[in-house]
Amino acid sequence: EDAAELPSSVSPALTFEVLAAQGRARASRMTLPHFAAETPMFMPVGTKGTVKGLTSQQLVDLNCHVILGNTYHLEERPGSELVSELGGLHKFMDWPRGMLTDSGGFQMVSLLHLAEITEEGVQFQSPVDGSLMMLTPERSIAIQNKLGADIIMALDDVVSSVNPSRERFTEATHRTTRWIDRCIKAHARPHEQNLFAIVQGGLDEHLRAISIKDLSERNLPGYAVGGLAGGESKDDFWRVVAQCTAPGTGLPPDKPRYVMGVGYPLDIVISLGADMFDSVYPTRTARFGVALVPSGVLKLKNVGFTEDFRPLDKDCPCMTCKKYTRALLHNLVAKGIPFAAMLVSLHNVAYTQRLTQQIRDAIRQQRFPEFVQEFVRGHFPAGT
Ligand code: PRF
Ligand code: ZN
Repeated sequence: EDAAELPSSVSPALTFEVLAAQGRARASRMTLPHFAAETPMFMPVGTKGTVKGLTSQQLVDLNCHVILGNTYHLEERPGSELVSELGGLHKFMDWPRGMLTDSGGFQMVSLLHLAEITEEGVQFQSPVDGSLMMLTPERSIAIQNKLGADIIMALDDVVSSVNPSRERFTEATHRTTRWIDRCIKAHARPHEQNLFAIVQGGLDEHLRAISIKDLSERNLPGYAVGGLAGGESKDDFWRVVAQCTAPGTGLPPDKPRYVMGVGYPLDIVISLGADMFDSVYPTRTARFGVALVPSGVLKLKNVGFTEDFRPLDKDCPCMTCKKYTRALLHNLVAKGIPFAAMLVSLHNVAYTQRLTQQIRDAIRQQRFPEFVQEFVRGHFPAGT
């Protein structure tokens, strides 16, 4: 087919090349306008214009390829107009690599008590000053076009896990499809920014199948799996991811797949066939004094660390592990000193980035099953 004759949504501002596969797991290169990223990858979250506790240079040094920004929070303050005048979100955040902005859809769940959802869009009330913001598919895309991220997300209808009726999930699934067409129409920069659609449907196999089919027909440059990481069981989580990555009936195999809001190391390891992950987990849990290590987590508030002069992880090359002991970190965490949050955030992002690097290496060297076995053995030692 002649590319010039295809609608604008199929002229992607990315190339996606699967470099190696083993079973469903795959290692790929995704070339974005600002960076050639390798997958599977984890994207730290910088909701309000910064990844909390870390500098851009540290994120580059930790080998982060893409970071996240958020439409709702950035529009609320300082506003996409200002960010655009200052040269876009990359410049505003001093981030030279890949950037992805979420549409604001998820904030209807995280800020639900302040949001009203209709066919037109989502109406938010600012928790800061009570002012109203109407986020329609058109408005979300216009804001994201101004922010200028490499990947922008469609506005989806996300169901809160507080009140899940089957009717509500059905409505949200079909509304998400209606909204994708409004997003595609509104997208003004398809040659510079990649619009990803988001599969919804809750934990219902039938609704997920409808969503996968309807969205796949739109032939977008990439696809996300939404509606997970909301407290569902591991079994349900794994089942939905497996459905979305299934050969033949899942999302298109030649497009990147992004599982939204997922950052637990175990979830990343078991999400075979998914390429992208994001979560506040590594940085948020760091602020509570929790460090990610091969055996699980270290809760640094625990007095057991008072005289523990080992690093967080003897095999981790990060600055925190090279320079600081668990005893020092315990002391800072126990006293609530903000520097502790920075040091543990640095380590946790380093841990997550090393994990995804190890996954990529294992797939490319065709030893991914062995890697998974070793990872699981580390997390769940025999007899526990
Ligand atoms: N939709 C959007 N952002 C998200 C999610 C979603 O479903 C999730 C998963 N619940 C995290 N972030 N737009
Ligand atoms: Zn470390």
